[in-house]
Amino acid sequence: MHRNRLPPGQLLREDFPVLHYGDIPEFNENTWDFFIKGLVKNPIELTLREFMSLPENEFTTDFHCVTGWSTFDIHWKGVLFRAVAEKAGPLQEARFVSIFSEHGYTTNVPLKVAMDDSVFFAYEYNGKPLTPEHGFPLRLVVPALYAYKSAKWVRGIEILKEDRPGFWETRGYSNTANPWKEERFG
Ligand SMILES: Nc1nc2c(c(=O)[nH]1)N[C@H]1C(S)=C(S)[C@@H](COP(=O)(O)O)O[C@H]1N2
Ligand SMILES: [Mo]
Repeated sequence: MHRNRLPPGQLLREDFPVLHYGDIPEFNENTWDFFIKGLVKNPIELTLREFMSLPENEFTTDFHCVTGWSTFDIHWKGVLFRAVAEKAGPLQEARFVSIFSEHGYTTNVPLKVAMDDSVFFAYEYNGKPLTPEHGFPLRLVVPALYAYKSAKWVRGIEILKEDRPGFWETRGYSNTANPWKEERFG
């Protein structure tokens, strides 16, 4: 654990700000699916109901936005990334994950980072379903990295051998995004 919970250059906010690029997408349960493709034994698509029947966990995390605000102790319910990925079975040569959201937003993390105990897909926050602006029906949360890795309105993942920088990672932001090292720009 870090002795100081606030990473360098961050300001603590008591609220939970909303930040994203573009409009909040509409959700249609009949067309919504979640895919796992790429370097896996068994590519799959899950309905929201199937996704929500995966083992549920609770998480309490801090959030650090690269623009300089942090929030502490967000309480979530969701499914470990690892539990989702293991349904498809990443192949031996898999090293990276590309995450796909509505409206073309993407981000990326090393597979090793994604498989950590701290990384999960959330569908509930502070006891209620995610609100549309925070990512309903499903978002990724990667607490250890700047929050642009925590893709809202997520629709699937692709397991890769080579890294594939995402939306902000190709627009000047850091690919590694470690807030403790202030990796803001890449
Ligand atoms: N799909 C999508 N996810 C996104 C973003 C975005 O623009 N689109 N912005 C990211 C950024 S920069 C931040 S700080 C967090 C903010 O999450 P919040 O609005 O729930 O606080 O969402 C991340 N996830
Ligand atoms: Mo952000």
